Amino acid sequence: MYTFRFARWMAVVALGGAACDGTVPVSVPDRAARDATVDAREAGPVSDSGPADAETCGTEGVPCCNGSLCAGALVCEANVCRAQPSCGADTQPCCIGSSCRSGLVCQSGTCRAATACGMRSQACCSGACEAGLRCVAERCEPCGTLGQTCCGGGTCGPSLTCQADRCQPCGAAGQACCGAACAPGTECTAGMCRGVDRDMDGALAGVDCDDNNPRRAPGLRETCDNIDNDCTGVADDGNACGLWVHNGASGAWTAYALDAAAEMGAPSAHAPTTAIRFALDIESLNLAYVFTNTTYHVLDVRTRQWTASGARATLIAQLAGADAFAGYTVPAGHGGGNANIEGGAILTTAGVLALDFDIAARRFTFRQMDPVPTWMPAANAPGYTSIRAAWLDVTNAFNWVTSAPSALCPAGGAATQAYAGAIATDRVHVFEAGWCFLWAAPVPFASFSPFARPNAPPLARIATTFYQNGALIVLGTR
Ligand SMILES: [Ca+2]
Ligand SMILES: [Ca+2]
Ligand SMILES: [Ca+2]
Repeated sequence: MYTFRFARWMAVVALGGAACDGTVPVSVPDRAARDATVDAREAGPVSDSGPADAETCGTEGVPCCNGSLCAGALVCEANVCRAQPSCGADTQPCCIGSSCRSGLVCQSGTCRAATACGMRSQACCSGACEAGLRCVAERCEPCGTLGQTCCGGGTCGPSLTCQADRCQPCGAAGQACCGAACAPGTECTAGMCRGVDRDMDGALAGVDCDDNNPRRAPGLRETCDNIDNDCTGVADDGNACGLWVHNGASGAWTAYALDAAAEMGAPSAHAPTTAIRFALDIESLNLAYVFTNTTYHVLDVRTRQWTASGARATLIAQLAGADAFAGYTVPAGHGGGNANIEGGAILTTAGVLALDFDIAARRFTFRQMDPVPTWMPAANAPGYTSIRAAWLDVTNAFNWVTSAPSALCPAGGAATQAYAGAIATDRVHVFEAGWCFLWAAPVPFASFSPFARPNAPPLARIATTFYQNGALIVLGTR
């Protein structure tokens, strides 16, 4: 009895309470009522009392139980259980009315196990299929991938959309939107993804970091303009700026490219392309001679154009092979000197190279080689070879140096006038050059007036400096 009831119960459960192909009514009966009916049948009244017994069901020749259930190999035909040896069993043709034995369902005219539905190429289970399949013409077929029918509810896989019940690509320019989404560089307009480039710079929206500014797009040249041109997230990175001018009167810094022509895609033939070591500026000509380890380059300070260049030793023969790291010039006529001569000094590891620059002839001439200086007070002097950059300012017109010579020199005045500035490691050292020629106490780089101003070049970018006509000019590292 247990086996019969269990098999019957399992058949009902397997059908999930719903018929496949509509052939086997499988409404799940109230369990207590069903068990009572089957128990009554198994107890004997079915066979003993015959078909006339209205209390029996499920055996041969009597009504089916609960509309469709019959015992053992019987088939429920027209609501009567019948022995059917040639139909209704597994893999046999379905009997009249598409009937099969209990636990089987009629699929395309053949009785099959009730569980054989819902998977790929199987019959649908009451119109349903497992995930990734869809019931098409009573068969479970793949769906949802490119070119296939859409799955239930019109769904398709990633980057696909359901159009005319087919899964089609979506999201790219010219394709349908994926829902409301489109690929970077496109926007969903009236259901279609269309490329957008508002600033017409060739970078589509979503790819362009700023589609409202044609000076900003991936791949653009980073220029010195305080803007992140190439969409790296950082403005003026990659040493886009390499020349800074501090206007002493206004206190403002302005940054420029070291080679303005390079920003236009046509680098100057005369701009330095290797590390700048020092500069000698010629104030009366608004020029600066800028030196690398092997070359010199002439900068027109007013236009910031590089106007000439050549091998370093052809300009100053004594620089051949020298390790020169800083330099400065004294304006023509300063202190009653020759008005046609600017004096220059180049710091080299072997000593200080003294020069004259003839303004009319535009020529450097060697004067003498002085030994490495012994500076005082030693506590204030920079380490000689640690000097990164230097300049000479003979007026201190903007009071960048606030220390009083009287605090340094026995007969010093109250205000510094001529001084030499030097950047060494992370400090600015000031060499008093009017009274006693001693070093004042150094100050941290960022607290020296010009470098404390907004937009000052960072210490790490300073290759050389010079002071010319009221401006402090910085040339940057490469
Ligand atoms: Ca754009
Ligand atoms: Ca950038
Ligand atoms: Ca920029």
